[in-house]
Amino acid sequence: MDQNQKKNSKDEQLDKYRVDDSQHLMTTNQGLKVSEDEFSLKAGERGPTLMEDFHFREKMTHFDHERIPERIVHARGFAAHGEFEVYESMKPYTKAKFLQDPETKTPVFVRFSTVAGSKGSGELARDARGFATKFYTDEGNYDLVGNNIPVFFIQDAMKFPDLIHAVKPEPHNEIPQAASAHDTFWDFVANNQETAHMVMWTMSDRAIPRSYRMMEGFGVHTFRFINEEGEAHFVKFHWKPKLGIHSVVWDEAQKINGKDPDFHRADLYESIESGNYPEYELGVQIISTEDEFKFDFDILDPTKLWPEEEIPVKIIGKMTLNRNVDNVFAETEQVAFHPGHVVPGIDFTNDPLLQGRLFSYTDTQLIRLGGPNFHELPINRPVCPFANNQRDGYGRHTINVGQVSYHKNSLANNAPAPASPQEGGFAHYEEKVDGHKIKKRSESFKDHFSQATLFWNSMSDAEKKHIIEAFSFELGKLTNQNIQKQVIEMFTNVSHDLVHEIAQHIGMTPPSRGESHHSKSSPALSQENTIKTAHSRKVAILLDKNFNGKEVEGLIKKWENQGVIGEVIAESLGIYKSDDGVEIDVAHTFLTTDSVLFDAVYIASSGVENHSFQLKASYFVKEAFAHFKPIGATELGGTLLTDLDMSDSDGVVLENNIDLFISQFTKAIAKHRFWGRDVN
Ligand code: HDE
Repeated sequence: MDQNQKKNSKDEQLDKYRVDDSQHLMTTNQGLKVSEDEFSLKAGERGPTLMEDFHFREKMTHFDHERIPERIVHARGFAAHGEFEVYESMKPYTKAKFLQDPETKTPVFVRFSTVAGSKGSGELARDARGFATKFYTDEGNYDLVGNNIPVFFIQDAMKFPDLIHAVKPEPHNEIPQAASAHDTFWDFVANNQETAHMVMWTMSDRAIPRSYRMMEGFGVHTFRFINEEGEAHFVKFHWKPKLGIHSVVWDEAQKINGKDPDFHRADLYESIESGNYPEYELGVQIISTEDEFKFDFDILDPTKLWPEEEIPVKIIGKMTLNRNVDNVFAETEQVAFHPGHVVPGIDFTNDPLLQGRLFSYTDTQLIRLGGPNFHELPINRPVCPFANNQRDGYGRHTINVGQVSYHKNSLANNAPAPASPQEGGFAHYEEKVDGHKIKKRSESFKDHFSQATLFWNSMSDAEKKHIIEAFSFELGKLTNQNIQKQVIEMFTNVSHDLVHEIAQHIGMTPPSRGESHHSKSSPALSQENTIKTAHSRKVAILLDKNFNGKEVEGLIKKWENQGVIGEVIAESLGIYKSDDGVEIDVAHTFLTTDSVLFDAVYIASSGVENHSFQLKASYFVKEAFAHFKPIGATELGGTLLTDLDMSDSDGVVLENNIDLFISQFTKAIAKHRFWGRDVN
């Protein structure tokens, strides 16, 4: 943590649980000092180990039990601590205390994750990302357990186990890991057509984010805000990253999974360690109760978004992630999120997906965290006091004192007594409900394609190309032609142009032209329209013995001031000295890093006298070029770009004047990618 940063209430609470083992002599778990930790107790130096060795037994037993079940979904994740502040009071809409006063700083813990892969899987899988936030408020924990995609695959929680069985590795051979490109997933899609909208998102750039710091978050469901007067509004939650929304390309994603499967966690961890704190603004879309039926979609349907142009996103606060965890197991692995963890002022709707989640999350913690006392684990404890008559169970930490553990009672003056709403007690919103008990999809949930088309219509040409390529990759991996055919037929309902191209890629006859369902578009859905900044981007500086020391040193300094990270890559580690006497520290060799791990490349040496450097640098640059990244050089490095015939290409900056070069190249880095480049 930054030395100047004040500790918040959660940090202070966690402090009590932090132990620095290096400050102590070694003991057993009973506190007995241990004199020997390398050799077990034996009957003679070459004799058998004895049962009597309680220290050996304790050490081994603990080790044998070190793993807990991984999350059935979202197993692969990474988290950080931070703070949330509201910009202006949300009093007209909600009585939630943490949304009243801009002076209030609420501690938060955020866990990002992929969905389908196992705990050790690559982080660049094509997948939705989890974006779960725990607000430690003075009224209890509030969890906003969202994703980076605003809609979901299915409309009813009943189908969740089916969806997940279909996307997980196939049971007969456990292949493929962390991938949806296989028969069972697409069989599920074709037979459950409410998936159409979300599948458009998971086939888009959104499913391969550049960084957890560069993706949006969405609460997905429609929730309710309740104000002091008991008045309700429908609300959808959004997180908007201050660095904008950016993605990698698919070829790059697959290679990153091999070169650095921890790419996203390392990016988050390093950003926080270096003080580049990730920030996200909280936005809300609000619909009044009277307007519930005013839209061409059902606002309770989780496969529908609320177009931002129709229902604007009001930005109401900011979250800053400013501290890494001390211990991944204790914090990230043991954190237990639950959409049912709410505070007064935030309530549910009848979205059948949300209703089902309200059951599932506690249930899953019982098996994952081994009993009903997971709320007592340090990371899960509220910062406000909690008291009730629940007792006992595995791993109980609290020593409840006193004779009474029931309500109502007279022996303890009926304590602990429920709080009235005026005293801060949570009272469920009294929605009037009237209906037959029925197992059925609502008629108003039956349009599966309009918004899938809305999404498609909103994409730029480059984004459309990526979606076509993603479908072609995924369907191209299927072994069953019938499933391919069904999927092609299904997505004819979204866009004829889309399926026409996919069909050609996978060698099928394109279907005849269908009707377009929707002509609307929503510019807010395209990543082209996002914030663009070079801040915290990583530039690879390719360097050989012959380089202009002043230029390289100056560039690194100037970038540093602008928050751009330049890392030097050369043939060997150590210090490289230029003719003008500048010493440059090499961070990586061509062996230890790779082009796919950087946002841009600056070539500092021509390598004319060094064929080996020239070969490696050329390969590095060609990859960056194929991934549409900015590439730059001045006089020396420019030779390589000319040799590679790239000097006139989109996003390639060749400029001998160093000041002009810096300004042009930094602008190019901010632009992220250059789709105009012809790489085929
Ligand atoms: Fe989850 N989900 N989910 N989910 N979900 C879990 O809870 C579930 C859904 C989300 O970092 C599990 O503690 C059901 C939508 C995130 O720890 C489990 C349904 C959204 C995380 C579960 C859904 C999410 C989870 C597994 C359909 C976006 C990771 C481990 C009704 C709004 C939280 C756990 C973390 C985790 C159930 C659908 C987000 C099994 C039944 C929609 C971010 O309880």
